[in-house]
Amino acid sequence: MKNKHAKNKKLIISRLIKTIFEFYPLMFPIAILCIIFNATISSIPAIFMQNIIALVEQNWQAGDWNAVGEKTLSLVSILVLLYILSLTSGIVYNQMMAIITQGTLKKFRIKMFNKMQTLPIKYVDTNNHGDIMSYYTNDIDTLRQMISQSFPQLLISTITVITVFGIMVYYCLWLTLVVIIGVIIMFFITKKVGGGSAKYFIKQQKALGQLEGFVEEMMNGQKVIKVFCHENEIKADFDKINESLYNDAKAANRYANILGPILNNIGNILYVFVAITGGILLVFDVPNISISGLAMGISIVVPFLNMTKQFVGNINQVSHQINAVVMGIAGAQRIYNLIDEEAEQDNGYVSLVNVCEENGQLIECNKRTGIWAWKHPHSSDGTVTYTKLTGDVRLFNVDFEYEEGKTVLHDISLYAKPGQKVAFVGSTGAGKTTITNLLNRFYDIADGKIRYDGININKIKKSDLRRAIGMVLQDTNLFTGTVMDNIRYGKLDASDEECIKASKLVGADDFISRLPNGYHTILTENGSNLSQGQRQLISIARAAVADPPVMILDEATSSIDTRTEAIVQRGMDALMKDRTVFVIAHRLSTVKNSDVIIVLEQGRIIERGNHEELIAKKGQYYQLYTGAFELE
Ligand code: DCP
Ligand code: MG
Repeated sequence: MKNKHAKNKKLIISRLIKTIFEFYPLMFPIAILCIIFNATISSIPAIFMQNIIALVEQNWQAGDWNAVGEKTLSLVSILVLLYILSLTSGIVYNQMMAIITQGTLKKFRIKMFNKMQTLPIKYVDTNNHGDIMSYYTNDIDTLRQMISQSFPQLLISTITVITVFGIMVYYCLWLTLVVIIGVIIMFFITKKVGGGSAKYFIKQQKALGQLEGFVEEMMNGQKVIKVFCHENEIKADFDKINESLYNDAKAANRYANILGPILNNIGNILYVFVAITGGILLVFDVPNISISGLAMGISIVVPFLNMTKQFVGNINQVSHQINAVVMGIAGAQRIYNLIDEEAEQDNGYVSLVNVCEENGQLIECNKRTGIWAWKHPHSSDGTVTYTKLTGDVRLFNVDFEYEEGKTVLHDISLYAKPGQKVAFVGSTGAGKTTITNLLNRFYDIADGKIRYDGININKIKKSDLRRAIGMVLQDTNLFTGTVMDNIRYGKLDASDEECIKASKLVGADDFISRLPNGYHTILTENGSNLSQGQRQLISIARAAVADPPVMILDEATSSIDTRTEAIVQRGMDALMKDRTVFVIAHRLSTVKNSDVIIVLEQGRIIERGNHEELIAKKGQYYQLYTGAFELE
């Protein structure tokens, strides 16, 4: 499904230009006009030179130097005036291009980041994080080069080449022919050498992304690396990636560096050839063929030599930009791939609203009442029904697959009435986390139905569904900011008092108050300055402040010390009180306290019942937990 239109290079360039036009509908065209003006003016001095030399030539015998002086002065004045205008336009377009380039990059970054927030969890699960990060660094940088340097330069060169070519043909076809032959040779060499380097430049870009991803992974895994004494292996892996980056970068730059000197020298040789041909034409009095009808003379050969330099110089410039353009296209393609990525669909029309009760009827209220209801508009008869939010969750014959053809869950049916606790147990990979991912629609089910308060969750707006289901994940995730900020993450408009109350409820207040700055202690890098139990307590408080009727708890498997575990357990218990809870339980106490225990095996429910029933059954559950019993 990755966009077909990103395949074609020309299409990407035209799309990029279109995007810039959309971003800067006024400034971009003005900048382009300034560039065109600037380039045209810098390519016409040959005309003035021809005129002045011709003047001198004509008056050589007559010796009327006053007339020559006057005319020359007026020509030079015009030229100076044009140069001043060109200077002005040069300054204007350079300033504008700086704004356009940086502004475009900023807008691309915004687009990418906004898109990332709309992507389904699946995208994050299936893409390399280092790679995604390099969209914001490497790829954006290649775009910067292309927009700020290559685009203007290519435009300038094209215009100069066209204008100079026009003037050449106007003055002398013979000499033009010599230049054309030289340029054709240059073109083939550029294509051969430049084409080779382009391949390596793209490889270099890829290797750079790999290196970035590797370093990121190794930073995150430092402890594991040290625990297993893998430092040497890691170094070897790094050397390998670094080596291939070196090789690709080397190849790319060697090719690119060869090109400049070769083209320069061909340009010099061409210069000599034009001079020789001009000389021959003059000496042998060969009749001139030209649009202007001017006779052959010094006044044509001299400006022609200058034009040859200009012509070759600009073609040289184009070849310099080829690599930047190739890399820019690759970067733009990756950026567009992300921007074009399909956003998470949300066709939900049932929303969560505040209600008040009047005469036993639910009425929508704009103020915060603390009573919530599902607002369900019925398109068939135009009526709206309100269903009180209670936290009743039912699954009917649910099938699910992460990848097509690989069913992970088979025919799952279960229910949790408001306030009930459902515990999932089962061996690793049985599908416990997967079920919870379906409840808040991180993933959509393949078959079956899930109802929340009797409403099919497919009809509920995702943001509202997720607001109605709290989640404490297996791995805690804290953001840079204060403890208070992190707790408030659960409900952005919560007051400090609410946050503290929630912390007290789950027993996190104790340790937070003992932190150097209490609730205003700054957490960095996923709370690395806290213990694991403390991090869990904060994430439990975060869920508590959101106060949803349904809660999903993925108990941390990693063991923490028994004292902290007891505190965390109490926090969890407090959080579970008066809520419908789905808990993936690893602790016997949690399991025992549940109303129903669901035993999963390879994506199927194999047993269900409460603790006593399942023990009496002496089935899978009994086997799973006998070890734990012995410990008790
Ligand atoms: N799976 C997958 N793609 C994912 C996540 C999981 O293909 N993005 C597969 C791996 C397992 C199966 O789905 O075979 C069930 O995975 P769960 O994460 O649901 O397993 P549990 O939560 O039961 O295991 P654990 O106790 O280890 O957390
Ligand atoms: Mg799991």
